[in-house]
Amino acid sequence: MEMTLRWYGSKHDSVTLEQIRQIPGVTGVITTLYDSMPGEAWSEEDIAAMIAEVEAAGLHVSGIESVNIHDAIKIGLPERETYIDNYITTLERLGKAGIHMVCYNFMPVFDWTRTELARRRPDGSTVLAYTQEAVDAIKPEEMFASIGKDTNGFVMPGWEPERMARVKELFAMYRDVDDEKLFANLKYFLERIMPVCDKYDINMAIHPDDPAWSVFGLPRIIINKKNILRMMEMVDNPHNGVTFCSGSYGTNLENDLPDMIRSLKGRIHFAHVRNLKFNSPTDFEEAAHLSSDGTFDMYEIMKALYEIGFDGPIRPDHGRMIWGEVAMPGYGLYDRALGAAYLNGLWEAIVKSEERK
Ligand SMILES: [Mn+2]
Repeated sequence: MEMTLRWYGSKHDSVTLEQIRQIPGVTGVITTLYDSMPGEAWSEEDIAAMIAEVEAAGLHVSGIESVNIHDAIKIGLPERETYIDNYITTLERLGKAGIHMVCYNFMPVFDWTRTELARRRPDGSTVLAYTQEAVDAIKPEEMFASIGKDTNGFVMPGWEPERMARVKELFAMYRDVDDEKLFANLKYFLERIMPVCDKYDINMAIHPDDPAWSVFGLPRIIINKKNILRMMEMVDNPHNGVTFCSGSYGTNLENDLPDMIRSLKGRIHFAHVRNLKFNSPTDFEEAAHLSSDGTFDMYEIMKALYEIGFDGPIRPDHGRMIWGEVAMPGYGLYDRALGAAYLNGLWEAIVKSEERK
């Protein structure tokens, strides 16, 4: 595996490439063209500039998170053809530029959903948190306003103000899309893009829905082992794979994370590894990465990745806000650096103990 950190580009991120370069064991970044809109074909010049900037800092681009999917593709509108053609052009240009992993998601309307961006934990750190009770008490169009004040001035991916202004309209567009329709639209999209993925060896890595259940009545399909295996089988190509995100699948305590990892051997192309602390099955907060700070056994998660021969990029995920840092919630430097060091430590111990058996 290769340890990486997500980076939003010098225009948007409070964390610099120079800082990332100094985290022990981090050799790559996961980034995107943050100013691009879903449905656009990325230009060769923009891709080359992104790669050059990262490489000038002594790092490399280990993959893209994300190339976003236009709503017309998820809804299955006739104009999806144009947007899929553009997506294929983007993949082709990424492949030619030497990028072989693309993360994406297939969530309607909202990307990840949290009800608090700065819940205080006993140690004084602040973290992203979720309670079902808070979601049940609010209308979707009020969601952004309720958390928007806690973004520390950063634009949160998936929660862009322009998009949130259209929430009611988006809900209307998805009115006739249920789980089966969403599965069918995902299958159609994947079948169209697999030839270019085969040609340029691009691993597509779908990110799970977060939380891993229906929110505001919207369909959610990438939520559990049964559905993800269905997705692997419906387009049975090794380039059709997943981002294994422990913090997203882990929102549902019925998901056995190490077991899910083992069932996806050969199809996990990217890993997000983080911990959650559950206060009840419907109230959780994003704890430090360390097992003892949360609910998951992080050793077992890393061991399962080792056992299936995982060799893709991995990254720590949302970090706590600590030591007075002001950054995009979940994406500061300090706690993610601690997370990377911890995951690297677990990995080294697993590799050495297995090799010396
Ligand atoms: Mn994730």
